Amino acid sequence: MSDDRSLDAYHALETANKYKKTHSNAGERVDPDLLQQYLKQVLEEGYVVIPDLLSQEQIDLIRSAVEPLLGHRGRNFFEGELTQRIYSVMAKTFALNPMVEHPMILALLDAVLMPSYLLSQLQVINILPGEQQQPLHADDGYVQIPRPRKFVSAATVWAIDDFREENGGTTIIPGSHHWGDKQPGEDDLKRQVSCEMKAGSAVFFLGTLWHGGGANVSDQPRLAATAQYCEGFIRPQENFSLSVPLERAAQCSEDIKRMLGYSIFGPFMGMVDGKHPKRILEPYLKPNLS
Ligand SMILES: O=C(O)CCC(=O)C(=O)O
Repeated sequence: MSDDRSLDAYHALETANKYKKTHSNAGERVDPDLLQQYLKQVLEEGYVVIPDLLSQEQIDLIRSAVEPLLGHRGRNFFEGELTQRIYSVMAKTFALNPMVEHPMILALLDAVLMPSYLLSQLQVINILPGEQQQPLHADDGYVQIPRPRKFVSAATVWAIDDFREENGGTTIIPGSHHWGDKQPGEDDLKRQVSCEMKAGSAVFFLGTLWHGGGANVSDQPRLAATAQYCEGFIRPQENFSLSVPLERAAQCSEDIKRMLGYSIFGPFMGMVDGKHPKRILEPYLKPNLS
């Protein structure tokens, strides 16, 4: 046993006896030169378009699994009133798992985030004809620490249909991950790039990069999926969502419910299946008899 009692030594400690930390071995499964090339572009420009990550068979499987799940349209201009979204995807189908854990994506995440990063969001996004451009935003814009700062998340948008400028391919502003607290101005908007790519390709970008779904001026929907990942420290220390059963959480006061995670920060951080998490307590709430 080491006699190093420093905090650094504590942070590096394997504190769990049974379940040791696991690491992705993705780096061993990808072409190292290609990985370095992608990584260089990500760090310099904030994004990289990676072609041909999925086979046609995988694309077909994803499409046939998600299309039947597409339903209502977005409820506001950010979700997109002509955009269909599927949240909580893994509760409904595992079809997107090969994207979420694609070796090239994990290898990039291993390089840009700290170990034990988390899946922060997984959505299917189907932009219908006539949809306007989504407001540009940075995915970790909810982090209330002034920019410029290091990103605390990274994201992918996967083309299930070919992405073209006309059908709403993801739009990004190269280099905007370095910006301070500014909003995109007219000159910045002129520098927007549409990520045109074939089905089965993905754009990988840092959480501080300004981007958004494009306007769909074509006559066909644009089917896509996004997987977003965040640093493992973006969460409470105790995982109350797993340890406190729903029926017990339902008995707690409003203040406690909010602090256990039955609350939303900003427009949607902490949502469950695209909705307020208190909805899942509803079956457990005792009727108020007074
Ligand atoms: O659909 C896209 O291309 C990007 C969507 C996006 O950035 C979002 O919904 O946060």
